[in-house]
Amino acid sequence: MEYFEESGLDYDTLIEGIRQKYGQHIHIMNRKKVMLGGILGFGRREGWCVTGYVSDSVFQSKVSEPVPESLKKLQALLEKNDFSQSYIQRVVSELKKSSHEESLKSWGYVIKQTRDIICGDIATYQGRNIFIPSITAVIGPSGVGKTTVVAKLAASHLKAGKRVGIISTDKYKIGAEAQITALASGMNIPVVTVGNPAGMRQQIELWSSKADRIIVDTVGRNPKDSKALISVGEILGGCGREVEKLLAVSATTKASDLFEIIGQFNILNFNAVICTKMDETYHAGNVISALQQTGKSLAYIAMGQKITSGIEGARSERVLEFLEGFDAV
Ligand SMILES: Nc1nc2c(ncn2[C@@H]2O[C@H](COP(=O)(O)OP(=O)(O)OP(=O)(O)O)[C@@H](O)[C@H]2O)c(=O)[nH]1
Ligand SMILES: [Mg+2]
Repeated sequence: MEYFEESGLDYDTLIEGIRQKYGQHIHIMNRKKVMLGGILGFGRREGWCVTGYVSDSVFQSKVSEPVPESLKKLQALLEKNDFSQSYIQRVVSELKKSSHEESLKSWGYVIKQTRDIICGDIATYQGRNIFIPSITAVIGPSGVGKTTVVAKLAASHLKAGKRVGIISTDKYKIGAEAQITALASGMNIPVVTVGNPAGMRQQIELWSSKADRIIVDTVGRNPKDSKALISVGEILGGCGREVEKLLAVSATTKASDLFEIIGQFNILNFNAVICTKMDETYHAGNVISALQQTGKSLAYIAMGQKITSGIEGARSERVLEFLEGFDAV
């Protein structure tokens, strides 16, 4: 079996390059964010490092062998946890290929190996705050919990001793301004609503020496409406400098829809994903499948309607706690 380790700036281009170099029968085992290029530490850029292997003919003949009972049980458990079919097939065939028949008789072994594969699949995102104030915008479909997450993020920065301001760009939804103002009022966080790029620029300039963190709430957009998505990009363009864009998706959305949503919002070149409403799921396989299949990383998980708690920087092991039957053994 041939193993490889390859790196590149863009995940999709990297995978395409690996396919061209090693053929179609590649299996990704792990991927992680790394800093690439530059001279003497300058000009380095964030990219991906991917390790995997190429299946050989022995390997392929093994694939047609009967599936051991433990792997059938695993398949059913992954289905119950809402993993996508392609994700399940990849995990099962990876386990089959990398394990001795004897080992696969132990359920503990199967669970441990699967946990490792899933953990390796969850890429986590570490934000970089190059400018002060840093600007983070929460974008996403309607009703997923963007405004709630904006308030949670603001509260957590405030708790960490930062000066925080919230800018809402939602002039459309009735009650949107009142909602975010009410959420932030208990914490004494200033909230301003802007309706166009010029208004945004003015507000950023006004807060340039008054805030350390600016969190921007955006209008909920139908991912199928690319014009509406572009308008979100336009108003954020008014910031006049780098904006960290985090896509909020709900853990209660099925994998195939998450996949579509992430794909459509890609037009806005977002940095990472926030998964909201984690408290409403027992089976987060949909989220893990969609992230893995789109090569996106996870920035935060959010749970509950309370503003002063329920937001955590993403950790792969923690996400596993939102699965049934995958407790550490
Ligand atoms: N259970 C639960 N409910 C949540 C969570 N986040 C938000 N909600 C609820 O979901 C509903 C929608 O939340 P919002 O924050 O208004 O969602 P939004 O994405 O800003 O919605 P639009 O601005 O209309 O697009 C509200 O009733 C929230 O209280 C969460 O993590 N868990
Ligand atoms: Mg909102």
